[in-house]
Amino acid sequence: MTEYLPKPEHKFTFGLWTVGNTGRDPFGEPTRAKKSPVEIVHLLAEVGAWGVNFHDDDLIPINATPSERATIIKDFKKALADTGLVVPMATTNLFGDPIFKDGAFTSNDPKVRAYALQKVMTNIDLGVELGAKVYVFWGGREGTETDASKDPITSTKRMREAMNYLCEYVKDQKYDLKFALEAKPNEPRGDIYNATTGHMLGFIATLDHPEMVGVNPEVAHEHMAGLNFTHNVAQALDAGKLFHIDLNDQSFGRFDQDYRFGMVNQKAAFFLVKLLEDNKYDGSRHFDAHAYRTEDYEGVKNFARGCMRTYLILKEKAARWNADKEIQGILAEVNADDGSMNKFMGKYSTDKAKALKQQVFDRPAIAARGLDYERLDQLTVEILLGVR
Ligand code: GCO
Ligand code: MN
Ligand code: MN
Repeated sequence: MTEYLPKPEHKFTFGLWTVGNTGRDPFGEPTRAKKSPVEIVHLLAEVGAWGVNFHDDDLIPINATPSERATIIKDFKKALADTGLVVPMATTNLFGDPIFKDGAFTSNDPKVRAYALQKVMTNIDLGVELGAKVYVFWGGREGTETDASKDPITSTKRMREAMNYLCEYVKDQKYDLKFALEAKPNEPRGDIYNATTGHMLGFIATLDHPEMVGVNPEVAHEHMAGLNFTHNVAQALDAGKLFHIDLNDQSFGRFDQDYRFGMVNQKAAFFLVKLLEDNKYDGSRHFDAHAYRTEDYEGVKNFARGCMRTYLILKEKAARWNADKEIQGILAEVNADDGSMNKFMGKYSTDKAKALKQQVFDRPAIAARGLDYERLDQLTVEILLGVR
């Protein structure tokens, strides 16, 4: 039995804002003292993470002077060198400062839209300098409380204009950087544009350089919308667009909980891990979550270790599921194909269509066959419960 220890090849990452979360919520003050980025890097190294991701403002306070900025970057680089942690992804805080109260790229105010572009370009430069290959866009304020305020089609056009501008910037600078768009249905806005990963995939196809832009789906965000996360990630994988992933957990129908990965719904987490591993997803496994407000920093470490450990346990369960003869037997049976339909299907031809229209199907006989999914699911549950 393996010890489920994180290794660099697992590509486990955390954001500065995740283990650095101080427990503040809309109803209460922080319950943990704030840690510096350098301290957070050391904490992540201690628990065995591979990488650390950051928003500009997590690392450099928005009001920092140029010399303060230079010192912070120097200290951060030293912490990375001392620990061996890498920075695979960077992102911009386009939601915290009051200037973004009505959005960034979709604000009605051109000064806000221009400032947002400036803020992103500045941090793209830093992200690339620190080694990031993926740049995430989460438009937490890109939405409305009332649709009297912003025209949704204008907002989409503004979002497109911003993404096109920033893609050109990356090309102009000759950076090796891809963008990953992260959807969320609501919170902090009443409603956020491009509410799900599927919406983002549709939007990306309308950009000038769609090949540079993929998605960063998050478990909690799709569960908030009541959706099947695994299906949405599968669609992104199929489209070659899974550039990054935010792992956490969330009860359906609740506020944004950002729980430890696999904490709420182990079965959904299992099928997600299985999907990623079966399809050899090779990007970061980023945990965008935080410890309960009840915890001190020992609890934060337990939270971070728990995210990675659960992932590795589920990865082992997925291998066990794939190797299970009874499970594979059911799958082989339900997928059996004697080739008799090949003359009608596959690539279209006029003759095939003509023949298919003549074919008589014995519907009751076909429908009468039991598919054995009860047994299949029970076997899955037994693997997850550790008795198989
Ligand atoms: C949230 C989001 C953020 C983003 C982050 C990266 O619900 O607050 O998930 O944590 O992932 O801003 O861009
Ligand atoms: Mn989130
Ligand atoms: Mn996220």
